[in-house]
Amino acid sequence: MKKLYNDILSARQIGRKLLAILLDPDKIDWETLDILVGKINSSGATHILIGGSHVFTDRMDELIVEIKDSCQLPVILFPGNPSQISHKADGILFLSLLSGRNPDFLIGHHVKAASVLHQSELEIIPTGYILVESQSETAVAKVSGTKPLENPDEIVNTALAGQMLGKKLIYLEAGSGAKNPVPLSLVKSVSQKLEIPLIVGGGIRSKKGIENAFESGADMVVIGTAFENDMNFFDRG
Ligand code: 1GP
Repeated sequence: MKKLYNDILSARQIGRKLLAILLDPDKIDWETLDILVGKINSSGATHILIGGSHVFTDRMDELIVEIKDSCQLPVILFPGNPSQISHKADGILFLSLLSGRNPDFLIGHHVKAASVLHQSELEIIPTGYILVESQSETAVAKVSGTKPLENPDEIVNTALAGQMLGKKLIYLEAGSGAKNPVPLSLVKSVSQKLEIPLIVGGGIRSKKGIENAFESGADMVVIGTAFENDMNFFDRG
């Protein structure tokens, strides 16, 4: 029942790095979805995340079914709020925005989603979500009304507190399309302290950026905007 998480944990234990492509359902071009899925299949990605701070489409189920028709990768929801739950996915990052002090994003949305999730077959992965300063106005900061964290000690301690609270993953987030990714020194200091897997995303625009995050201790790197802007992103050497 915990296959998704166990696979992520095993990958960490053997040093196998994971790459997730984040798809924003509102930005899908349905005409070229088959090409997009082909690009995902040849990208080296290990996971697909679906969601975002705002999602307006009511075609989430359809999108996931279409993707799964021609792609074997696990599909994990990355929801900004409970309206983004789709039972067609394999799992959900049950995100708690630990960097902020907005009760809705710490526990409120979770209470609203609990009954639906309890009856679903989605694998629920409790995830401590930490928004890090990136010199950008990010959707997550705006929607949650919270400020990103800047102080490295506070960020490390927030990740540690998340682990102590029982989160299974920590996600260090610079924000989608961020000007600057999460600083590598921070990835390093957080990963060194954690016993659980670390996801890093936001503002990573090159293969070198992905490599750097892995080398600094990220277990999974998330790429959204770079692939959204250029379907051939992963084809480049
Ligand atoms: C956003 O971390 C993800 O939540 C991915 O960010 O869109 O900047 O790749 P980008």
